[in-house]
Amino acid sequence: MFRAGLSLAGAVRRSARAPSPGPHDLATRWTHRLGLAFLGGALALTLAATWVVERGGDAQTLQAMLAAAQPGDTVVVSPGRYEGSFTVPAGVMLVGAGAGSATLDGGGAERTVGLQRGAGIRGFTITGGLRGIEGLGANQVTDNVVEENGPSSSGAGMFLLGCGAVITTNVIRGNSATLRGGGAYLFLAPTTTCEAGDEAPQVSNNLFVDNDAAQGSGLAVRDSGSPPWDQRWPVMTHNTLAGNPSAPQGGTIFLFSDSAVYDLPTPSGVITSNVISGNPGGGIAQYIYGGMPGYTYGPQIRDNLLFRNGPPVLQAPATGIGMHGNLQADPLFVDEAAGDYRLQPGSPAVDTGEEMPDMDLAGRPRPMDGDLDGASVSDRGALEESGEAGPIQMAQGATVSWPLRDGALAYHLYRGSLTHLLAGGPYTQSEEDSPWAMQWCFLTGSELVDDTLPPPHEPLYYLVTPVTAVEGSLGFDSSRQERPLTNACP
Ligand SMILES: [Ca+2]
Repeated sequence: MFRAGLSLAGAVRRSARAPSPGPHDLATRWTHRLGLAFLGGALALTLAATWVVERGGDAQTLQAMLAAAQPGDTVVVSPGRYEGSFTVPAGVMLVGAGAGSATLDGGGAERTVGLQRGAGIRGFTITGGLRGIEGLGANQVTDNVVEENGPSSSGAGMFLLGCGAVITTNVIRGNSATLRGGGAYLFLAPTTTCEAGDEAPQVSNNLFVDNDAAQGSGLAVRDSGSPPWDQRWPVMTHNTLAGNPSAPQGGTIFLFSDSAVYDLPTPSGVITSNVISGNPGGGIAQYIYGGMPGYTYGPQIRDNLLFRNGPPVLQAPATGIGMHGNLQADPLFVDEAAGDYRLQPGSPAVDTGEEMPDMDLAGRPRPMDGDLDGASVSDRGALEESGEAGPIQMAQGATVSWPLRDGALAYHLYRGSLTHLLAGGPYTQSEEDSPWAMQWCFLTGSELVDDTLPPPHEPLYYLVTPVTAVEGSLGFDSSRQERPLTNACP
């Protein structure tokens, strides 16, 4: 966070530049944190500000805040709809209240959000632009819904200079490009905005759905660079790309190099553990203009699950269906027609991915033991199947029930004292822990009648696990730790 040249005097100047409240119910403020850094034998002051656009603030306020922000600052936006075209200055993070409650609407503008080098955006719905997001390098795009942008020629949802880009846990849907990259377009090229330390772009835990383009309906990546940028194909893991109507036959992931001259045979980048299903324009397609047959270019493509895609299903050098763990099988989405792309138990995507992100699109921890074989392994795709039993319900105060789970031979039901749990007791309590502790082991149905009435101020709780060859998970607590099984059923 150290930046030379900033001083307390600089902070005062910025305070004076902060926009004053307008005629509406505007409330704007900024805070800053100070730290000391030791550099070159002298103590120097570092400063990063948080600008807050509070409830009632409008697009004009947001524009003014962004104009005043400087590298390292964060601009925080309250719930609301902000219409216009916004530019996030270099090194500034724009944070919304969540995609469900903060919207940036381009209103038909050429772009909804522009990110200068090193700028990022998190927690918004971004819509209504001919292009949703335009980025100039080293940009972070996380936890957003990017939808209904376009039409533009390429990169309707987002068009990013790829060096150092991080695109994680976004829902990217309904964006339309006439040529390439309906959902997203990554351009890998040496430009003045790329710096030597920039990492390869990362694209993980995103859902691409219903995006349209002639080539790369979900994502297009163009390598137009000479060294070192030819070395940095993206790391693209654990995304779900479904129902993107690309045509004609350009793939929902489209990778291309302008010339083999740019593309050295050094391995770089990996496309792994993605679920690619129901895309009529194809799965993964890679083209090298001027490339030589049999020559290995571009990222490694491995351990992806492809299903019901039009041709080409997987067209890339040195890989194919059945090679390097790339499978063709039904991912068994919970309810694709209703837009529910979670995996059913028994999906071939469950416990067959690589270990990359430690959380999924929904914020659930990875890996989880979805196939209940005793080993926690990441799933392919953006959403991790839990391996837990379904949610418990209570009816009429006596009947405890839970949904049946595919593959479960039986269920263990545990009852315990909440008071004892909150005092540090175990989840699966013994009679020594509490006279109210109880285990019902190897239940074969999906409900149990428990007539026990606890006394006042002695709340009881129930936990249920599915049993296959081994006992499944008790689920995860609020700190994302798996609940331990201390007094398990025998
Ligand atoms: Ca798993």
